[in-house]
Amino acid sequence: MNRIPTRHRHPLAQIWPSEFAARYRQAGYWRGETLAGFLRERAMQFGERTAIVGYSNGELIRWSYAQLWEQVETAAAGFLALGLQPGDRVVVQLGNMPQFYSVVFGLFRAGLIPVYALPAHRLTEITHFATKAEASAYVVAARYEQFDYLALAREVKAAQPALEHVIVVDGDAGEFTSLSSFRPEPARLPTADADPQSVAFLQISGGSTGLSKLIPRTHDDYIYSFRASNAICNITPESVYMVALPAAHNFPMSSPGAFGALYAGATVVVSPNPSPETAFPLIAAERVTAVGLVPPLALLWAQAAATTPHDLSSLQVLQVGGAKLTPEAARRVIAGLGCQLQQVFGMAEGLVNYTRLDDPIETIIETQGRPISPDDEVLVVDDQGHALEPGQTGYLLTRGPYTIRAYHNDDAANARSFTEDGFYRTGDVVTRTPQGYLIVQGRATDHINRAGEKISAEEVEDHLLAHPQVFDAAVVSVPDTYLGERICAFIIPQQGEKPRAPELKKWFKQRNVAAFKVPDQIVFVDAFDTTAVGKTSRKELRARLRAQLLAQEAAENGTGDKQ
Ligand code: OOB
Repeated sequence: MNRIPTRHRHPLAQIWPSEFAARYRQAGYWRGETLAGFLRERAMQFGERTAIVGYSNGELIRWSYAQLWEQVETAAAGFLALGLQPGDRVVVQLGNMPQFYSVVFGLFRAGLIPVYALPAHRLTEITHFATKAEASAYVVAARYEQFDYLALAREVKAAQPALEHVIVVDGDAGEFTSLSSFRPEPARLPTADADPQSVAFLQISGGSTGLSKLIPRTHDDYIYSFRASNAICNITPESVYMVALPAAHNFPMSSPGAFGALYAGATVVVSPNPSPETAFPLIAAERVTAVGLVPPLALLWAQAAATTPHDLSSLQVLQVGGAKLTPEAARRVIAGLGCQLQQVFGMAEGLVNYTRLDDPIETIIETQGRPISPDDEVLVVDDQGHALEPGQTGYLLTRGPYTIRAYHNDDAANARSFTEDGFYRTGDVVTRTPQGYLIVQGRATDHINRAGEKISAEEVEDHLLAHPQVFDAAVVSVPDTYLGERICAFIIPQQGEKPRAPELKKWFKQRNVAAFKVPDQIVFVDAFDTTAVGKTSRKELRARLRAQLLAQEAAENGTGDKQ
C-alpha cells in the first residue's frame, strides 16, 4: 500500500477565531448545512424537476434532482468500495460535463475531499496538487477536448505513487477503474453528514508566486457565499443557470454558479465549452436565464449575438468577472446582448463583489460591485498599511464569513498573504467609492490575468530558466485587446546561442505545463539594464521592462499584437 496513512497527513482545517465564528453563526450566515446534505434535501423537495443538463460523450443527458442524487450516492459508495477513507483527498480533473457534479457531490457524500484541477492542467500541475494535497485518488474523463487523460493519468501515477486509484468517468477506462462500474451500496455510506465547519474541498489559487496554493473551504462558509449570491442574483427554482467557464472555477461554481443554482432548486445547463457556436443553441433550447463569463468571452458573445439565428431572449442576466471589464467593454456587452449586465469581482479565497441588479446603470458600468455580506470587512490601505479614505486608491485587504484565514499546508504563503489580524491580502489595487463599491485599478502582485486565468510570472520564468539556451528571463503582463492581458517573456539568451521563439513555446509542452502559461510574446534582449546600483528586485525589473515595452509600442503607434 502506497496510501499516505491518515495520521501522517497534514490536517485539513480552516479556522476562524471563536468570536468571529460565533458572530457569523449568530448572524445566520453559517447554518450548519453541508454540501451533500442540501442536495439530498433538494432531491426530496424537487425530485422530478430537472437538475442538470449537459453532454457526455456527445450525448445530451438530462438528470432530475432524484436522478442526480442517485448518481451521487452510487459514486459515493463506489469511492468508498475502493478502500478510500473519509478525509482522503481526490484530485478531480473533469471538463464541463454532468458527471463533474455527480463526482464532486459523490465525494462530499462519502466524506472525501475533492481537489479541483482544470482540464488544461498537465503533469506538472497535477503532480503538484496531488503531492501538496497528499491525494489518494485522481478522477478524469478518458478524453476531453481531444486530449488523452489516460496517458496523463499514467504519468501522474508514476510520479506520485501515493495516488493509488484512477477513476475514469466516461469512455474506455483502460487499466483504471470506470465510474460506470460503481454500484449503489447504501450500506457503505456514512450515516452522519460531515461536520459543517470542516473543510469540504480544496480549490486552487491563481498563484502569484510560483505554483498554485490550495484553498480549503468549509461547508458553512461556502454554502453561505452561494446562498447569499442567489438572493443578490435573483436565482429561484425557475432559473436556468448555464456553466460556460470551466466548471471547476470558483465563479461558475458558486457565484452563484452551479452550486447556487442547485441550492435554489433551479436547473444547471453545462456547456461543453464557452464558444457561441456551442452555447447559443443550448441557451435557446433550454431557455437559459443566467450565465457567467470572463470579459473576452462576453465581448465575443456580444458580437456573435448580432448575427446568430438562435433565440437568446430567455437570457436575463449576463455576469462578467474574473478580470476587469472596462466601461467601454461594458457598454458594448449591454448593447450586443440586450440583457442585464452584472459585474462580479471575486476570488477563490473568498470575497465576492457584485453590482446589484437594481443598481443605476453608471454603477453597473463603472464599478466591480460591492461585497456580498454586511460582515465582509474591506480595507483599502497604502504602502505602510494605513487605511485610506473612500475615493483613494490602495491595496485591498479583506476578512469575513467566507474568506479563508489560511492556505493549506503552506506557512510561507500564509505569512505573506495574511495580516496578523487575519485579513487576506488580495494583491488587488482598488478604489472604494463612498457607497462602498470597488473599482479595480490593477494589482500589486506579479501575475498575469490572461482572460481570467491567473498565471504567476515567477512560475513562467522558472520554466524558461530551465531551458539550456536561456541565460535569464523576466515575464510580465502586457495589455491585450482580446485577452485583457497577455504573457510577455523577456529573454537573455546564453552567450552565442539564440533559441527560436517557437522552440521556447514548445519547451512548455515538453515541461508538461498547462498551455495557457505559454508566453504569447517573446522579446530577446542582450541584457537587463540594471541602472540602479546593486541588485534590482525581480519586481522592479519586471515593472521597468513592461514600461519600456509599452512606451515602445506607443511610439510605434500601437500597431496591434506581436508574436
Ligand atoms: C475569480 O477568482 P480567481 O481566484 O480566479 O481570481 C481572483 C482575482 C482577483 O484577486 C482579481 O485580481 C481578479 O481575479 N478579478 C478581477 C475581477 N474578478 C476577479 N479583476 C478585475 N475585475 C473583476 N471583475 O476570478 C472569481 C471568483 C469568483 C467570482 C468571480 C471571479
